[in-house]
Amino acid sequence: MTHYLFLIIGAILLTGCAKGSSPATSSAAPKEVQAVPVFSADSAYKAVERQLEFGPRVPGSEAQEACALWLHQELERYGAKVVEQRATVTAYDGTRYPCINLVGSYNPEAKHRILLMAHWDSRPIADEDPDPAKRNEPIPAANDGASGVGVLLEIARQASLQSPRAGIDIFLTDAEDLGAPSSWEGPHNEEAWGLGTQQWCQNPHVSGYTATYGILLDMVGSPNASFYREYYSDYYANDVVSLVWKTAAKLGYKHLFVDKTGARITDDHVFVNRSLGIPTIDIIDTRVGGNGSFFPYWHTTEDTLDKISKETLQKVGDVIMHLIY
Ligand code: AHN
Ligand code: ZN
Repeated sequence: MTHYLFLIIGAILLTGCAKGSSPATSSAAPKEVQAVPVFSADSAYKAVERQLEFGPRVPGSEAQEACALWLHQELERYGAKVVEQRATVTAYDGTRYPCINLVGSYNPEAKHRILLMAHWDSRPIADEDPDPAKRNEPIPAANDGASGVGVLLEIARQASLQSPRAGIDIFLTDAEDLGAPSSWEGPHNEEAWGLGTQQWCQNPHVSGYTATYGILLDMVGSPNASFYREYYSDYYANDVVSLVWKTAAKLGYKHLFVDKTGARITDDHVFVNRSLGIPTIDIIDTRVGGNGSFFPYWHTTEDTLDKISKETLQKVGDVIMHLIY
C-alpha cells in the first residue's frame, strides 16, 4: 500500500516538475476535461428519415400533430424537460395556422446556457418548383426543416448519455416557413417568417428566459452545403460566429464553414436577437459566394431524403458537440 502511495506522490512530483520546466503549460493543472462524445450521423439521418415518414409537416395537417407528438416523446425519451407551446399564427396572406413549439431543456438550473434551434415545419407551398403545376404542393422539407431537427435530436440523445456541463435548450420551432412567395404582390414583411419563434419570444418557455448564446441550424444536410458567416449573425453575434467558425476550422471543416460574410437572411435567429437580446447565429447553407441563393431544391417538391448527406450532418454535429462539451 505505502509503495503505491509513494509511486503516486512521485508521479505527481514528476508531472509538477515537467510542467514547471515548460512555461507554456505552467498554469494550474487542467480541470477535469470532459471528453467530447462522438456524434452519430447515422442516428441524425434516421431522425430525418422518420420526420419525412409523416409526410409534409404543414401547420394544420394531421402530419403536424403526429410529428409534434413524436418529437415531444423523443425529447422526453432522451431525458429533456419538455415544454410544448400551442398558439395560432397568421401567415403573409392572412391565413391562420396552428403552431406547436417544443423546447427540451437539460440542466434547467445551470446559468450558462446554450440555445439550439431548428424549425420542424414544412412549407405548405413549393413556390420555387420548376414545374408550375407543383407550386401549390407542400414541400417534403428534408433539408429545409428536417435536417436541423435531425442533428438536434442526436444532440439530445448524446446529452442523455453524457450530461453536458452547460445548460442546453433545444428549441424546435414551428411555423417558420410561412413567408410570402416571390410572386406575392402584397407586402413582403420580415415578420411573416419565423412565426413560431416570434410567439416564443413574446412568451418564452421559462419567464425571463435568457442564454449565453444561441445557434440556429437551417438547411444543414446538403452534400454541397456552404456555410458563410450570415450577415445578421455577424451583426448581432459576431463573437459567436467567430467561435463557431474557429471551432469548425480546428476540426478541419474550413471548406464547409467559409470564413467570409454571406447573405442577409431573415430567419428565426433575427427575432431572438431583436426581442430577447440573446446573441444568436444562423448556420445556414447559402450558395454563389454566399450572396443569395439557397440549395438547388429549396422550396421545391424535390427537397427529399436522397438529397441529404450524412457527411454534412456529421460535420455540423461535430461542431455543435465540441461547443457544448
Ligand atoms: C427568406 O427567404 C427571407 N428567409 C428564408 C428563411 C427560411 C425559409 N429558412 C428556411 N426556409
Ligand atoms: Zn424554407
